[in-house]
Amino acid sequence: MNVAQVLSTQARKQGTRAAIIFEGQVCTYADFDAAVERRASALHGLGIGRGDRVAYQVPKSLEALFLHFAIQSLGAITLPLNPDYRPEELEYFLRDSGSCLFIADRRLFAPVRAQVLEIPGLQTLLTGEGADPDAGSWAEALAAAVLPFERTYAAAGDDTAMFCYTSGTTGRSKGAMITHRNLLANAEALHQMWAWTESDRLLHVLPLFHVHGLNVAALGCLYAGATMIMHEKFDPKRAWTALGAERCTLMMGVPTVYQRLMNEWETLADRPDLAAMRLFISGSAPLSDTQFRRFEQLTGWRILERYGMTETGMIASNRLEPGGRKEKSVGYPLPGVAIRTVGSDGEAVPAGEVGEVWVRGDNVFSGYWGLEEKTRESFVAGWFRTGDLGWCDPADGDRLYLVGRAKELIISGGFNVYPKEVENVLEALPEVREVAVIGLPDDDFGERVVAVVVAKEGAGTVSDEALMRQCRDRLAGYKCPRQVHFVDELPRNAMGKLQKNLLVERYR
Ligand code: MLC
Ligand code: AMP
Repeated sequence: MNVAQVLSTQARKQGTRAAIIFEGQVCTYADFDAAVERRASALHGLGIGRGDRVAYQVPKSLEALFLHFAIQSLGAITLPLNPDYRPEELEYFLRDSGSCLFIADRRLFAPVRAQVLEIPGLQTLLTGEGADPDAGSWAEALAAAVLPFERTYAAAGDDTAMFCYTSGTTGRSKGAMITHRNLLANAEALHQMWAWTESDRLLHVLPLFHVHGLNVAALGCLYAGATMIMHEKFDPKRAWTALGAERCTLMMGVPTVYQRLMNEWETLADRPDLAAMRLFISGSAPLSDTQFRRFEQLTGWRILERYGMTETGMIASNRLEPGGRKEKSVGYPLPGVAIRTVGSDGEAVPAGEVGEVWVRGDNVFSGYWGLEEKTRESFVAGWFRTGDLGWCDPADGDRLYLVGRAKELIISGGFNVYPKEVENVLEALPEVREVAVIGLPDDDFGERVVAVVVAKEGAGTVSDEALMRQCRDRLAGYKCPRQVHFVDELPRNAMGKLQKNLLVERYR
């Protein structure tokens, strides 16, 4: 089955029930399906078909979801892009993916125009009003749609449905190929685990260009025939109001979202009526035991934590009944997902000991686009190596606890930052000899990005402002260091290996 068939099937069943209420604008299942049909016809008219990569960079909007499902309904591959990407980042994704069509928000396009228009074989269409001498108009393409249009659903099963770029240890992002089977298997597993029904109403405050907001929250909702109350931007005060006033039953967030909700709760004059609420779900980064307990003390609700990854979709979840939700544990493998914890010798560690988490199942992606060797290294006998470290409690049905990461990764507010990518940008400055980028504990973001810099002798002084500017020009905002420390030398062991742990100790 093609994942976009979920929408057409639900449209037949749900008809005029609301699929999405985006900032107060109601989009019924029938409207959603009709919008996707129109876009599918327009894309077909532009020559888009099975296996073509279509990238889009638009703010969080109904259009983002319409495009996503329209692209998939033709058997093409969707590539949603963060509106905050800087020109160099964007150019890399468009070139690496070999995208043939790029649909861009007109306001976001101006700073990336020169780079994008130079990419061979890429057609660019801009949303919104106005004309650009070198890029086409998405509105004009839409006006040329011929309706009714029979969607081909020309890809299914192990065909790639979407690319999701995840950063890599070398600093270059890798395009994870996520298949129709992956998306559908995960939606079904979450449907069972969280007992979704069409009566559910989900408050959606997350970005639509990542697995969490797109595949877990939005697809999960459509799969159940439920309704999304969607905010363009997360604002804790508005979120509490909506949870009560919209009679929401479900909420999904990263720990930073919950941290901000708790801070807001303490200042609220009128507490929302949460009588309809069923589940607060957290993921994408570790929820601390303090956060878990504080949320329950304040609101009476116990957060359900789950664990996932771009390459694998969702892996594990705590249980639905409040007694089955435990702090610091990400729960049990989802239906159809197998987990092993493995030592450095490649053998399963004894139960209760820490090992690397390996995952197998229909949820696991097919590989990294154009990187056969990297893909081979990431799998062992069909098991995907997550790079996360954890242990399973044999006395509690193999409940999984994550304790750290074997991979060098900073998770800031649920966004992944690979230190190497930031180091590469800073080391390109002539005044910089070397840099170590580390993650330090942060009350709001969980971890914050910090750069420790050794300046080059005789190259003049370098200010932290110059370093920050270099980052802001070339990296999305969440990757930019919040602090810079200057040192004479970086700590290394006898083998010359950089000891970032000592830097973390010194600056935490
Ligand atoms: C925004 N900023 C961040 C940041 N988010 N800085 C560090 N870390 C972050 N996560 C910066 C911006 O660049 C900007 O900087 C300033 O903060 C204000 O921007 P904003 O847009 O107003 O941010 P805000 O609304 O405060 O965003 C916070 C947030 C957001 C928590 C709502 O980060 C967010 O939506 N995070 C969720 C990410 C997510 O969905 N991850 C899922 C990945 S999938 P300046 O300098 O310009 O002022 C995955 C798999 C799984 O991990 O298991 O789910
Ligand atoms: P991403 O590549 O953005 O999909 O991020 C995936 C990574 O986020 C995982 O490999 C984990 O390190 C981390 N992660 C996701 N959910 C959790 C969680 N509940 N607790 C701890 N880490 C998590």
